[in-house]
Amino acid sequence: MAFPTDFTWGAAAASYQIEGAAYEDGKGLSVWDMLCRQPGRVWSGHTGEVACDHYHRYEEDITLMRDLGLKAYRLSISWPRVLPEGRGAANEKGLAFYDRLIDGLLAAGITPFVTLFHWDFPYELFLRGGWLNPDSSDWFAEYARVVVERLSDRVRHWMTLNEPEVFIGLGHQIGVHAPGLKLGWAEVLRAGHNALLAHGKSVQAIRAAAKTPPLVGYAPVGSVAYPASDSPADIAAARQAMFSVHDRNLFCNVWFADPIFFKRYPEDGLKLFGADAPPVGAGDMDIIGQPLDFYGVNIYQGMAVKAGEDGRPVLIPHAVGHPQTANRWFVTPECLRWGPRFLYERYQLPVYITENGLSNVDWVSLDGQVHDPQRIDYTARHLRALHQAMQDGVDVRGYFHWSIMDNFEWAEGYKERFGMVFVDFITQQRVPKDSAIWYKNVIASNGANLL
Ligand code: IFM
Repeated sequence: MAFPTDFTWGAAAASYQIEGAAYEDGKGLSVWDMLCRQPGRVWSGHTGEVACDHYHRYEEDITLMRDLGLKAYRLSISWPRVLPEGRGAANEKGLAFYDRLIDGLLAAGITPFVTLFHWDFPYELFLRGGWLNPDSSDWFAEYARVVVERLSDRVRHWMTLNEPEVFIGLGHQIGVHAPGLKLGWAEVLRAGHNALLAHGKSVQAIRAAAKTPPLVGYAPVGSVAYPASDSPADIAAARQAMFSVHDRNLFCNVWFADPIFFKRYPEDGLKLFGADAPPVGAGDMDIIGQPLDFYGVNIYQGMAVKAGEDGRPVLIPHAVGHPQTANRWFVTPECLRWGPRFLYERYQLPVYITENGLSNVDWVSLDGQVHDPQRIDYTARHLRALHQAMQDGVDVRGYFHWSIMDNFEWAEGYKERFGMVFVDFITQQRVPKDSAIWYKNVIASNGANLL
C-alpha cells in the first residue's frame, strides 16, 4: 500500500525562530525578545532579532518551498506583531505581512497550516501576569479572533497552541525558556490550566469568526513509549506508559490532552500533584473540551518499554552507542509507528505529525553543497515507521518536517541546525541541503521511493 494520494507532505517553522524584524513595522515585544537580552540565557548570546530574516525574504523562502514541491507549510503568527500590546489595537502592518505570506503560499500551491501561538507571548501581557492572569484566556481568544477574521478567507487549517508542555514546563517551571520563571507547581499548573482555557476559547473564536469551514487542532509534544516487542504484553505496557503521569513532569501526553478530549485531568496526575493541582472553575472543562478536527503532534523520539513481571511498564535504557542526533536526542523511528497509533486509539481523531526532524552538524562543503545523510536516513526511517502506523489502521493525514530551514533554536540559539534548507546566518544565503532534494523526490513520488 502506498501513501494516500491526498497525504499532506509538509514542513514547518515558527514566527520567532525565523522572522527576525523584531522591532519593525510596529511589532510589540515578546517574552522571547526580552529573555534574549538577558546575558547567559541563550547560547552564545544569540537572539531572534534577525533570525532568518524571513520577514523580508519570505518570497525567496516560498520559492524554495515551491521548488521542493511542498504541499503544505506550517507557520505561526507572532501575537505581538499583530497586537503589539497583546490586546486592543491591531497592527495593520503586522497583519499585512501575514496577508502577503498566505497569498504567496497559495499562489505557489502550498496550503498554509497556521499555529496561533508558538511561544512569542506579548511582553506587555507578561507584565500583567502572563499565563497566570485569569484573563489570559480571554486575551488569547481576542487575538485569535483578530487573526481569524483577517486570514480565514484563505486559511482553513488552524492550530491553537504549540507544545504547552514546553512553554509552561520549560518557561514557567524549569525556567530555561521565556519567560524564564521557576515557579512552584501550584502556579505552574495554574498557568497550564489558563493555557488550556485559552485553547478552548480560541477554538470557539475560530469557529465563530471563520469565513471558510475551519479544521482545528493543536500541537502538543508526543512523549512516546513504544513496545520493546510486538507481544501483546509489551504493547499494553507501552500504552500504559504513554498515558500515565509517572512523576511531577508535564511531558506525559495526558495532562494537556485528557482535559481537551475527556473534560477531566487524569486521575493519576491529580493524585501526584495533590494540593498543587489547579482549581477548576465550574464550566472550565466544557470550555476546554471543544471538539477538534485533528490531533496534531510533535514527535522526535521515544523510549522502549516492556512489560515487567506484574505487567507494569519497565523502561528499557538505550544501549551504549545507540544512535543520537547532534543535540543528543536518541534516534528511535519506532516512535512514529507507535506514537500516532496509541494517540489515535485513545483520542480517536485523524493525526497530523506537526513536527519531526533532527538537529545535525551541517555546513557548506567544498563543492558548495550541504551533505546531510543523517537527515535523509532519519527522515526515511521515521516516514517508513509512520507508513507502518497507517498500515496498522491509523488515520494519518500528513507529515510536517521540522524544519523547512535552519533557525533560532530557542535557548540553544543557532547552535542546532534542524533545517532541510541551510541558512548562512551572516549572509542570509539559503542552500537546499541534500535532504531537501531527497524530500522533493519523496513528495514527487508520494512516498513510493521510501517503501
Ligand atoms: O524548534 C523546536 C520547535 O520550536 C518546537 N518543537 C521542537 C523543535 C526542536 O527543538
